[in-house]
Amino acid sequence: MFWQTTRFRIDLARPKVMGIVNVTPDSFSDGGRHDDTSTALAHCEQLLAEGADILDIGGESSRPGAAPVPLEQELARVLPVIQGALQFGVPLSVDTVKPEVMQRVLDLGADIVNDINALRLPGALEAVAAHPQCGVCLMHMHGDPATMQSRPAYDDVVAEVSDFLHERAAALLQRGVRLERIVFDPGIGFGKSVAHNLELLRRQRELLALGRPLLLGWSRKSTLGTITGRPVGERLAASVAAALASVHLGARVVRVHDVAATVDALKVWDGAGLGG
Ligand code: 7PJ
Repeated sequence: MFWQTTRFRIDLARPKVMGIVNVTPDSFSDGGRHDDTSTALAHCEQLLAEGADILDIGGESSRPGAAPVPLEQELARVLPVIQGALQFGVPLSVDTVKPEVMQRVLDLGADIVNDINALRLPGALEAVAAHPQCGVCLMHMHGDPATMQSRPAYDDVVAEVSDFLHERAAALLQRGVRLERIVFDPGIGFGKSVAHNLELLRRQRELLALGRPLLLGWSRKSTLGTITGRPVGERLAASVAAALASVHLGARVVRVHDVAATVDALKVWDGAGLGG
């Protein structure tokens, strides 16, 4: 299976590691300062040295309860990093929900739009559909980051996630976007309890019936904290185990903070012949 993106047709026969680059301002800045940009670009280079296949660059925290970042601030954070990272010659994904940000990063040449909101803001579907071939990751989220963790409820979490992703993809296809540009993500931690997240892992193979590659983001998430009893800074082993489990159950892209450790784990998994 392939993932068509702006500059690359990514071969997902082997699982790929997407490294997370958060463009977060230092404490004296709103983001967009030269220092913030250099720090983010240095982080990109480090993740590439560790073996990342794709970089996911984000300027808005979407942690539960996080405050939204104004458009101008998100642009100031993200655009200079994209501009600088284009030269690295790897697929660049941009983690954003804002159609204006999508438009601007696609104009610069970004490869993938990664939207935790699955292109639900007005203008987002259109921004992606107007591009000839950028890739897109459609993620399931129940509610929004401000409210999503208050009593999430599903009759059947896997069926609801699957129906939602199918419907969002149909909206894109209707606008002329080819299926080969789309990847699906069940959205671990986004409006889901620990039990929901674990059910999505156990039954992850059912989502393969959607017919497109799955991208999974378990890295350092709170469900791993609940399972292990560990704070966010001590979830490396749990994150690697979750990434490996998700790949074993059919994920083709894993979105991770700890690239080096994940790459090592996938090498062993592959060496064991588990990758086919
Ligand atoms: C995800 C994401 C995820 C995709 C974040 C965090 C929260 N994008 N952006 N999937 N999570 N596609 O990393 O803890 O799971 S931000």
